Amino acid sequence: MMKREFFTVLGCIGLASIGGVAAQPTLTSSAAAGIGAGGDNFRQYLAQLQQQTRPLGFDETWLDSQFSRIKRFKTVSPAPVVKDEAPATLETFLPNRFSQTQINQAVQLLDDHGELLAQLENEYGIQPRFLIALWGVVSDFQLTSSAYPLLSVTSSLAYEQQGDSEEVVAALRLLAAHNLDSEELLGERDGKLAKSGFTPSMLLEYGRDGDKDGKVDHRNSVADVLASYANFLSKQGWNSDQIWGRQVKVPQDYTGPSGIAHQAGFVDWQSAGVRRFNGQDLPNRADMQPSLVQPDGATGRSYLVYDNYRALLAWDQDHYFALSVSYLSERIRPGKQLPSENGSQTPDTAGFDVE
Ligand SMILES: [Ca+2]
Repeated sequence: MMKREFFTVLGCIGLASIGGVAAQPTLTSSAAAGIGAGGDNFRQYLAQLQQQTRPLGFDETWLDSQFSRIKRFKTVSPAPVVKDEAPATLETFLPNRFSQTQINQAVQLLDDHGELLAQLENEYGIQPRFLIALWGVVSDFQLTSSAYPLLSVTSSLAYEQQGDSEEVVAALRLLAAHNLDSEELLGERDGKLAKSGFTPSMLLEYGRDGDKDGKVDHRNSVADVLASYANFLSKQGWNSDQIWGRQVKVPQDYTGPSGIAHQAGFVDWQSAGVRRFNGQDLPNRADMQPSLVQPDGATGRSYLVYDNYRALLAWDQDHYFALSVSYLSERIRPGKQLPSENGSQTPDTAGFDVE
């Protein structure tokens, strides 16, 4: 039953490719001119990779066929990020992270998908605003998608970055499980599924059929994307009884522990002089072990973060990522939407109690 379901799912992705959706990537086969020694090295790399995958139980003939059709996508690596002369801090980054148009769109999506989000909250225990915020940060609510063959893209990435082959194997498992042609499993040039930002391995582990049509489709179904997000966060230990954390004030002479790895009770942080951003005492709740994080150092913004924040870090360990999701969730929070920041030291969470 499960296998049949997923066959249909990814068959859906295949149909999209047959329909010729979106611009096709520029792929260069090893036999074509222009690769030279690099192409030879790539074929050697693939031969080694295929050898490594043999113990995984794939049909040998099928594996030969798949690897023979892998093409190197030479421009698969993202362009290097050019650093600004003055690096952003949270003080300047967060207030400018989302335009008012994006905030309005997020609020609208929260309303448009209200029924689905309520179902997901009931099933997975994730507050709706966090699913919308995660979607916004990961893909900016992209409703269109590219069509890059993921087996070739993940192989090219693994080769170029000399990284592990986990995503190549995941792509192979998806192809095998759903009897797909390699040109039918499509995604973005960074090796992720369009719209959701899932990698092939994440789709294998966390993909869910949100609209109950028997398919898990991250190219066309918002419901499937949101359900998969909910499943991912739930599996990371999300607690529906809590929010993500709060901005706090720390004494100027504070020299105590900080960092996500150090956890202590509110009473301990209170004793160390940590207060809510508005100066009031911390919540009187004994069942939580928050961490103090200061992504910009001791002189930057300080946060006490909870288990749900850790769940966000499981997606991306960058505090700017987790705080972006958290911040957007506050900006669209029903009944408590924060006003736009004006660039000054306006608290982004002050006054909000632990839920
Ligand atoms: Ca579906």
